[in-house]
Amino acid sequence: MNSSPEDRRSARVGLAYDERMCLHATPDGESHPENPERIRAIWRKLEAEGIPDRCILLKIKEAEDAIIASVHTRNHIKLIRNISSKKFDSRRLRIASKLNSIYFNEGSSKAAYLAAGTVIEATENVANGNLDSAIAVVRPPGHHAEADEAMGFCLFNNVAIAASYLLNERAELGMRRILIVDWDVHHGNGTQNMFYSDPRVLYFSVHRFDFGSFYPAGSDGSHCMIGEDQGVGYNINVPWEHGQCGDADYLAVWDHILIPVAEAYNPDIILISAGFDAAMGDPLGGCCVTPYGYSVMLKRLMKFADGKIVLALEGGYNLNSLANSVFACAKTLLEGSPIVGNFEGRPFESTWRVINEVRNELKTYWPVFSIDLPKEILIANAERYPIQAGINSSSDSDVEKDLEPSNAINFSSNNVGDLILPLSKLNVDDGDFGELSPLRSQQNQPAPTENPKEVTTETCNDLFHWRSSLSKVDVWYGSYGSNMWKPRLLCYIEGGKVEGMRKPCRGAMDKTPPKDISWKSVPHRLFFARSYTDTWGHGGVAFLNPQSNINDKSYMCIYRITLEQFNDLLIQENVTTEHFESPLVDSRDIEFLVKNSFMSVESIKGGWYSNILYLGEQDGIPILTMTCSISDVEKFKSGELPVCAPAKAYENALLKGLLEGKELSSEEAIGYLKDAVARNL
Ligand code: Q9C
Ligand code: ZN
Repeated sequence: MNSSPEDRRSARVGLAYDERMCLHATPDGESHPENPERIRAIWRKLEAEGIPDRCILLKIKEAEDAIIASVHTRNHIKLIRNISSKKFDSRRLRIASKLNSIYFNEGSSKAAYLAAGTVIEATENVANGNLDSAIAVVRPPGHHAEADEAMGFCLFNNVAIAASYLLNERAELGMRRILIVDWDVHHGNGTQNMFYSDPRVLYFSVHRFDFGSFYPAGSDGSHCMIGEDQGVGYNINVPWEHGQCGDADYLAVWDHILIPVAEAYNPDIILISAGFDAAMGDPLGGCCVTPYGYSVMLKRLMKFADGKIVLALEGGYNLNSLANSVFACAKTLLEGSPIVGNFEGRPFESTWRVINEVRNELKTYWPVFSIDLPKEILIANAERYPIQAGINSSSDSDVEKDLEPSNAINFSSNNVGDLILPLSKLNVDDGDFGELSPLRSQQNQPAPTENPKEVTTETCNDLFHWRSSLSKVDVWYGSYGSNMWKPRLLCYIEGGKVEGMRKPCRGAMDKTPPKDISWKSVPHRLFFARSYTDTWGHGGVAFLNPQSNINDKSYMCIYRITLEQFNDLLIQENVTTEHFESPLVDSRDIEFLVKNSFMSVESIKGGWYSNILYLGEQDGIPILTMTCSISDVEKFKSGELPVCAPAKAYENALLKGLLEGKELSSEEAIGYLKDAVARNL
């Protein structure tokens, strides 16, 4: 039997593109991954394949301020409106330099308003039924843009604006539940924050996280970020532990997280933050999703919301991968089935771990996650490329992209790559590293050579030179907080997390456990302050008053580790994921501390534990701890900063430390902590 004409009718797919979005470009023509050629390449490919003829082309218009204002602040809108005006000619560069990964030129305003307007237009026409689905080929992208700040190549948060428009201005269209699927390789921090307490928007993102070191670094992209208040359960992050993830990994996440949740949520419309920087060959993403992979991911979403789907371009920086992927998506929407293709390989072992963690975290909100994954899945997949999670000091994975999956065991991070360079190639002087030597002067770059390859190698060696020197210097790291519990301290060395911690640590580059452990007491006051940490949630965190007083006594577990490990610990304690090319504390700093007994130095500006305190020595090795600055103590005393009792999980870690160290009886330990909480500073 023949199918009716109605059945064969191809889908009404909207397509939106406007050359004027190419006006946004770097001011002096410097090359940049987020450049006008991206959308030109997409459009050329779609035209070459005859796609525009099969679609409904949308009229492009600029977004109205009133609509943008539902997710952005007046100040931010004003800045983006004015940034391209003559009046700002002299200030544009300076303003951009204060923002995170942003440039502006005379065309930025126009392009930003057009990008937002285009996504609104596409979304409105899908919501009201004029179109079945739509693709908005826009730039600048949007998902990193925060309410009050441009960031990560994003000026206005196009997708968030469109979602908010449907909810707040077009309620009559009945789009009461909006699913945002963010498959850009980066976490969409802006979109997450805008709807964090709003159950009308389910934000789902799968992204590289690399334990918090991948852009936009920090803990926003952690699977622990599940929404708050009314919106709890309606924010779902799937954080990859490393690059190289491909079709098999993404589709496993679709099968075991996204599709079951979409079934339960039953969205009225799906907006896709469709970055294609997880595509194979992308210079920033380091992942390997194929056009076929994108096509299947999209097709699986088309059974929801009556097929109402809008794709809005976010990232994607390899022009060929980008154009081919968008083409695959357009074809899928038009034809209702995936493009021809197949994929090999299985998900990484880490992928199953991540899927399990996400399901666990959310199972109280999504009952379908309470069903355990079949055990066989977990066992059968333990073989594929065993990737070691390593810390990665650079956000963009430009080194990894050259590597084949078969090399995966060696790739895990730029840093590890540097570590396995033969020592003889490292620029290390052969001095006695036990001696305190002035290391800062060694940061000078060597003269570049003619051979570009060699320049890179030299630069790498130089960047990490301090590590090889400081790995030969031992210090005692003195801990008085949760690190007194050895398994928790080991998280900072080996990576991972222990009971009570909300997110894993990256670990140090050198994962050798402490060479020795001992206890001592010090004449400094222990107190608890600061109301929230990513690791422990709400509740105080321990500090030692850097000023000593013989009437004070605090217990301290000291670990003998290398100065390199101490630096890696310090950076983790301060939740800084900055590029970290030189040590925060080197032998010269210690020399200074030793000379001025009981003095402290501030190693990083702004960190809570930025203050390094020298507490004498043991076995000829200096004892160092980290705490807040003296000026912070003053603020705690005056009440300008709140003191606050420790969170239960955090207090438990401290207790376990004190008990396992056999320093105090259980009653004594409880009394000791109680006293630290209760006494005035
Ligand atoms: N080391 C989008 O894909 N990278 N934005 C900064 C600093 C910024 C990506 C690297 C990447 C932004 C929309
Ligand atoms: Zn991206």
